[in-house]
Amino acid sequence: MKSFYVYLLKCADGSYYGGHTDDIEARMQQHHASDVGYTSTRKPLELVWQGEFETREGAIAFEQQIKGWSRAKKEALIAGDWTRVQELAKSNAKPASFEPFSEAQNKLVEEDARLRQAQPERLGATAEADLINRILHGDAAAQRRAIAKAITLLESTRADHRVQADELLTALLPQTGKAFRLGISGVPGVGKSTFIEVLGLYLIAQGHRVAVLTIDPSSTVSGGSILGDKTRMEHLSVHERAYIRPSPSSGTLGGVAEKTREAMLVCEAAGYDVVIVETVGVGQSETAVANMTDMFVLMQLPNAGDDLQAIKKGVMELADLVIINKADIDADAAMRAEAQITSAMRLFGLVNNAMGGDQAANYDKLWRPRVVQLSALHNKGVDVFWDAVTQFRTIQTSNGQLAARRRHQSLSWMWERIDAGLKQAFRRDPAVSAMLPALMAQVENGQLPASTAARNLLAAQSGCARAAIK
Ligand SMILES: Nc1nc2c(ncn2[C@@H]2O[C@H](COP(=O)(O)OP(=O)(O)OP(=O)(O)O)[C@@H](O)[C@H]2O)c(=O)[nH]1
Ligand SMILES: [Mg+2]
Repeated sequence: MKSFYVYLLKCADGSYYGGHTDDIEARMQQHHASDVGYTSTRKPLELVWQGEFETREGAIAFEQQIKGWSRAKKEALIAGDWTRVQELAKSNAKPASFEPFSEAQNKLVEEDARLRQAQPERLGATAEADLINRILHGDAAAQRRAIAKAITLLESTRADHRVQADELLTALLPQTGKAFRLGISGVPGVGKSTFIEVLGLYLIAQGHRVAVLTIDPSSTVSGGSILGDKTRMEHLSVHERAYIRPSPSSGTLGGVAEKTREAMLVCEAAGYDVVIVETVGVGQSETAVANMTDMFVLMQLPNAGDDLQAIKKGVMELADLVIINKADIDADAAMRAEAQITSAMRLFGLVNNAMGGDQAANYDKLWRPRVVQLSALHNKGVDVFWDAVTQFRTIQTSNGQLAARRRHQSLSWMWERIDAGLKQAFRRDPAVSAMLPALMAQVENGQLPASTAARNLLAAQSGCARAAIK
């Protein structure tokens, strides 16, 4: 029997967008692909809730109803808190607007509650095997749809989707790891998209398949860069040997990075052998990208060399290679920038640095960060850049650094997720959430030392009392 869905999407400005459809997957792709019809702040970004109906009429009726709901009520719905939804409906200033749930809606309530229980529903074994098969062996179009479906699953916040996503990743894992993972960062406007377009096409011409993923911590706020990327990568984005996926648009940086890392694994399993992860140089996103890639490239403008203050030392330390882009604008400035950045890296101890012991013995076998000039707009220097990347890969593979980096990344990834999971469990703990508001207020007002509040909360967490009292 056919199903109809009502869904809520979170928009770039934090508001919610409601709709109905009989093909949720296709509709989500339309929302993600479409740059028209929305203002940049109203662009719908993330699927936060969906409910299933047997008839189109039922879906439309429910959609009409939730469109009139308050924000609090929508959020209660998203949280799956139907009791609260009902309460809010009853406490509404205009009692007339409360309509008791219809039979279809009641079914929806039950279904939603069932999905949120400890034993979440899973993709049937056949459907899951089919999805995996299409990711690994599908023809270009089927594969793209399967990748999109898998990534949508990874990005979903629903517990049952997470279970499926974990199964999927575990099944795909043996097919991952063969790609070269390249991180690219730079301030807005430095030319990342322009560069990735020419680099991607250059690599495709050499027989590679290229996936481009983005971590944009600002996309929840602006929603704008997706549009910029599509127009700047117009040839690459439609090429059948390329796959471009914009940043997951909600959640913490850690959460966004997690989704991107997992999306990278899906692309690798599908046979993309160069995965580019792009980020704008704000916040901690560079560290996140450097921590999930084999090589981290920082893009700079020619004038950056004049103002080394502008280059954060921490970011410079992450860079395996620095690109000076837009060298066509002023060749002299680009030369100066190259010299200055090279010498700055030397000052930071990154190039030809003094080393002792094992490091010194391996001196010739180690990669030393490099600076290259480029004009992405005029497609000049891409070959020089890729030569450097190839050298990096050869050197770091033969000295074992590449494998060590990946091992280290996997473990730190595991711990990061454990930290995040523990924190989430902590916040959800009933004892903790009961105490939290009062303790937060006391800490804010200076009535209670932060460390004491933390200890009390940790001690309160069910089953964790002993761990906290040391
Ligand atoms: N002259 C010159 N202009 C360039 C070059 N590379 C990019 N541009 C221009 O710089 C502008 C910004 O380029 P983008 O590729 O959108 O920059 P971006 O880093 O992706 O920017 P965000 O997506 O906003 O972070 C565009 O107008 C490009 O045409 C270059 O090598 N030379
Ligand atoms: Mg861009």
